[in-house]
Amino acid sequence: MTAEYKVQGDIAIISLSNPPVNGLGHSTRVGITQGLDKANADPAVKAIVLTGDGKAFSGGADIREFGTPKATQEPNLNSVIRALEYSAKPVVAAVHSVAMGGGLELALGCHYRVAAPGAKIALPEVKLGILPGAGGTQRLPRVLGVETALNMIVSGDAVNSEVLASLPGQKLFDQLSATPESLIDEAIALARKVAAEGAPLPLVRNLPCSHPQGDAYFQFARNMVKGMAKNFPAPAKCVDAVEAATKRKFDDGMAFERDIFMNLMLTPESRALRHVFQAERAAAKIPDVGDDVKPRAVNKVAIIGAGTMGGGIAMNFLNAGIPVVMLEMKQDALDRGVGILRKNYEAQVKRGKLKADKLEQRMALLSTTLSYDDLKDVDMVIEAVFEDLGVKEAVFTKLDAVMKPGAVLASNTSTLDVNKIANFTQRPQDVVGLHFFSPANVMKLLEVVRGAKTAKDVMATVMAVAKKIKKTAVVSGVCDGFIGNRMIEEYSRQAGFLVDEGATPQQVDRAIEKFGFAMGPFRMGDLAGNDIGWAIRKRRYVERPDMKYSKAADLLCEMGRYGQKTGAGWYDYQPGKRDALPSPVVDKLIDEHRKALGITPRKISDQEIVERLVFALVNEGARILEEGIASKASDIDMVYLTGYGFPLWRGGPMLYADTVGLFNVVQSMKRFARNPHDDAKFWQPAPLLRKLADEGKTFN
Ligand code: T1G
Repeated sequence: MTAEYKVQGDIAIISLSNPPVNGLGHSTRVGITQGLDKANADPAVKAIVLTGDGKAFSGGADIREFGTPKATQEPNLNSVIRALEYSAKPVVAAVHSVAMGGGLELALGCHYRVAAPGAKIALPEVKLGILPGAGGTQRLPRVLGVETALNMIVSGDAVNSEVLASLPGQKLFDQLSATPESLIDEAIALARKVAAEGAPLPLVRNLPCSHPQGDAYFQFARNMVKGMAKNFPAPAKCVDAVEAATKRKFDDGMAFERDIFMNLMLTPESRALRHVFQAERAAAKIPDVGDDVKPRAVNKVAIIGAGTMGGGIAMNFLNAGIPVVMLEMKQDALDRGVGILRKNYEAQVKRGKLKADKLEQRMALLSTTLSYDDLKDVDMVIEAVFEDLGVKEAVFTKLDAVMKPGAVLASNTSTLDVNKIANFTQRPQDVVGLHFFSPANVMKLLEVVRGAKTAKDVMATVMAVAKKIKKTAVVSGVCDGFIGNRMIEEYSRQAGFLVDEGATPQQVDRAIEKFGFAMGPFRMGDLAGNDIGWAIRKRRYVERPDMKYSKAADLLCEMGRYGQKTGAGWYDYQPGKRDALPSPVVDKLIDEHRKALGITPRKISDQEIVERLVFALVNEGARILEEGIASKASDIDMVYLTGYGFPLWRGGPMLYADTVGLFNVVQSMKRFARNPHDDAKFWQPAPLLRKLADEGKTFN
């Protein structure tokens, strides 16, 4: 049973014990109800205290049970809460650390609640695309008032117990314990007291629930929610459920909440958000690097290169309070780099995102040098110099000579072979790729590129550092483009073919942005610089003459239209403005290009555009999976959600393919393969994709 029962004097104590966060799985729910039965049957027991072992009171329903019969198997959570309410003896919840979702709903079913200070209280279900499904929308407004409760339910954000306990008129907590350590004793004392008083047991469900300007307030709430959650249905439903608490009898409100909950559980958005919750945590786990592999200490970091990337990377460490020494070849490059860094912080202070004193604290952690000798005491170095193997060789040879044994040597390379870089040193086991995405101090994604010889504890070290600097780290094997860029190359190739065949750049961008991408491929090219893709293609034409590309992008670059940085790209730009304006010059270029190819442009549907772009990601992603470059499909989803602007409510390219159905994905690919202007070879489904589709299975 994952709920312990013991009697202390005349008080029974039921402790949830379902690590890691006392998720309310079936066995825990059974344990609670059995404990209640025992306590109510034991004449020596006068009252009951319900609490949680370990790091949480309870993190809510056990999300590992979602989608399985156990999730609703009796006693389901509502039944457990009803058993608490109708216990003949008083039940006091002793809430510490975390009471979230079903965990808070459980406490709301108790007659009294004592909270330790600093406990995180939340109904975060909306972040999983659902809403509280065990009375949270009906009980929380009754103890905190409609507005406070609705804000918590629609945002899903945690509020500290002492903040809630200080709200005037609140009935959530009867008491705040003096310290976390005194919680249980104070809960037992309260239990004894109420048992001795013998007063009727208070039930939250019997409290009134109203709002003085109900209709106006809920209309306001609906307007607010509509603006913030255009792709997610749950927040608006939260408003409906809380409004029902003010308009319906309690049990009718519960039935209304249940109905909405069951419907939201079935939405693709909720499936995506639940997938992302698990995927984010799964990405931090490396199959063959267990918790027994201890990370090395990283208390000081060096960054080689004070350019845009080097400066952005440095900010991550300064923000996390880790001292950085930045090295450049020339003083003016150093001065410029530090200047940009300081300007970035000043801009954050101006926007109110950073306190002025914090700026100085962070800058104080930064030192600079022109000499590699100053790096001999650092624990980790990240090289962020020019993307050229020769330059990397020079840098890593020097690093190998000066860095202390056991230091981690990382390269921020985005295209070069990490194994080659590792072999520039005598310590390839200490070399790893850390591919930050620009702007490095903003983008969450960090591709951790594991070399053939990278040691396990180096992997554990960089994953721990990634967590400390608040990056979503995804492990990639060594291949050209790792995970993200290797897939985006196929996506870009399809974008080029679509333009050859009849779509305009703006139509392609609009279609994929309507699908949910933050930015379409052509706007993205103009932003990042079309010359970057051009350089890769020129390399490809030599290395992979068999690879088919549209030449439109090359023609554009030959005109010097690199994008915003040259004032013109796929789109025209007015000086100082970033609005992408359709370009007659580009229309003419494409028109002539099609004529040269002998292609009569055809009308291409948005659906075809979206399928060819997204399924190109899926097919290449499947190849990356079967080659072991990525260890799980959800890692690929995390790369696209945190590094490439893939829409969160679709859960990532691989989950989206699962949602569409792999059978349908393969069917579409067969059609694309018959298009003479497309790349039939590419559209042969990756063996893994074909196998899963044939077996009616999914990636995730
Ligand atoms: N069930 C099962 N496992 C959970 C869990 C949960 N609710 N929450 C977290 N875990 C696991 C997590 O997967 C990870 O596992 C480990 O705990 C540590 O998590 C009817 C239906 C609680 C604040 O949405 O917000 O109740 O990777 O790395 O930073 O209305 O986890 O170690 O194997 O995040 O200390 C509502 C979600 C559920 C809370 C702890 N509850 N969890 O943060 O650790 S729906 C939530 C969190 C519900 C009812 C409905 C956080 C945390 P592993 P972690 P952390």
